[in-house]
Amino acid sequence: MSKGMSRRTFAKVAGAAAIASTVELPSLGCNAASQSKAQTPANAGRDFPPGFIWGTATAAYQVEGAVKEDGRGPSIWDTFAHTPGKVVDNANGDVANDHYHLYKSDVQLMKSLGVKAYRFSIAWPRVFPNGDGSANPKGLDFYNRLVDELLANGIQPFATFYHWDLPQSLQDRFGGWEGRETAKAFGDYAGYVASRLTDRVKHIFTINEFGAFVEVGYRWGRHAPGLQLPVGRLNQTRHHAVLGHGLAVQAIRASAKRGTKVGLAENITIPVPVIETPTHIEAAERAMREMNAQFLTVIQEGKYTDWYLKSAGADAPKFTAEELKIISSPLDFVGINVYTAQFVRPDESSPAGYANVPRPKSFPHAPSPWLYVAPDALYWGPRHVSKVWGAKEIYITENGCSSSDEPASDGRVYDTDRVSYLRAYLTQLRRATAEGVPVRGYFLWSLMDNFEWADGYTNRFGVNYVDYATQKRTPKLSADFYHEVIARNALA
Ligand code: PNW
Repeated sequence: MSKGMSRRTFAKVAGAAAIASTVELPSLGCNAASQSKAQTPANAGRDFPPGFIWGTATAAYQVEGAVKEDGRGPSIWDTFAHTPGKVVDNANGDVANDHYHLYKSDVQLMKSLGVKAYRFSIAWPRVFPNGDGSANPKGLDFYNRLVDELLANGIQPFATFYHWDLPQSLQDRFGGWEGRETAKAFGDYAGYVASRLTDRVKHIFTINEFGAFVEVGYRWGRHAPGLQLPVGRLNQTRHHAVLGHGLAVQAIRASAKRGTKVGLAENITIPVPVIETPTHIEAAERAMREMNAQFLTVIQEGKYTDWYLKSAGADAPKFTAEELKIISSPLDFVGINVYTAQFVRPDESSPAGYANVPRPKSFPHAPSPWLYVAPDALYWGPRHVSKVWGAKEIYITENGCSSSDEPASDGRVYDTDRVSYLRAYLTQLRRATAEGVPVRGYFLWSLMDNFEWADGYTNRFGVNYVDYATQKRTPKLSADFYHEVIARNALA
């Protein structure tokens, strides 16, 4: 069955109201700027800014496989996943989606989805098998091939330089990010890759989710390297992670071709005001700085908040003024991964001026137990980044959800929960762009189901279903939904 045929079938199942382009929607009449002439009536009040970049994202260890090929060194995720009991079903990324070999057909998958950009990550241990020392040109060649294939198909490459697959050798020699040496090695690796890819790659994210790989890997021990550090050492590890980011920004600026833009991709904790009054909003903005003090706040402001340092006391990280300058090297854009939210309210009795609102047991979440469904996060996240720090260019570097996807008897996956999730979140993102929050693009997590870290292959986030036995990719209903959003540049 051709792709077009299956779309029509889907349109029938999904119901005309959701997909038909002839439906007249009432104009809200409150935003003249959004009522451009080119708009069809169905898009009134539902459109995104012209040139908005619709993309999709993956990460190296989650999709590539080929862990021993072309001189790749081992990463902490190889070690962790091969330690019995660490990953559900003792799964690992040895093969994953075999994207290393199937990248050409995966680029076609992106093309049929209609995305304009692809955010992928570079496996550090492919490029420097030991983390530092001699480079392995064969490892980088894979990314040369991938980038060329993307560009030949009209898809802009956005590269992440660190998505958690730290070379094992750096873990063994320096304790991973606990050692300052790892931050230094990251800067050197970033400069090397930038010098070789930025003739074609114009957008670089240094690090993906400080707030996840440090917290889950070094505090809770549920991700590689599986440590539970005491708080003083944990704070120093956090500091080295942001220092590594700053050193990478400097190295990329020094070696990249002109016109290269640099930023990061952070899963900020997003404080959402319960009620949208000025006092609640101010409390949420204060919370934004404090909740992200160890990562995005110090990167944006060049200092740790007083409240963080005071509450850490003797466990505060050791740092120099020079390091703070490196950490806060100016960025071209801020990328945020948005999945969930933390509701807050004003609280004058607390020194930070806000209080977290406890979450009721009944709060709905995706199969991933941490993924509480809170669409408001996709409005407040970028709005806070713009309002609190004045960011001029923002990307949503990840947004998506897991779902208990199962092929129906016709072989298709009817993930209406994901469609509903995406539409609700995108409605909030549209609210932000309509108000002038400078969000330039959105990357849906994920292009296809993949290795979901400690959940192994049991938790699916893709808009394309992957049969791991055959490596067959099948578009889910959500792929049709996203295709329509991209085609209209509007909610669908
Ligand atoms: C992000 N949490 O991870 C990552 O960037 C992706 O690699 C991952 O597949 C995706 O989101 C979906 O999980 C997170 O526990 C993992 O809060 C865990 C958490 C948040 C983000």
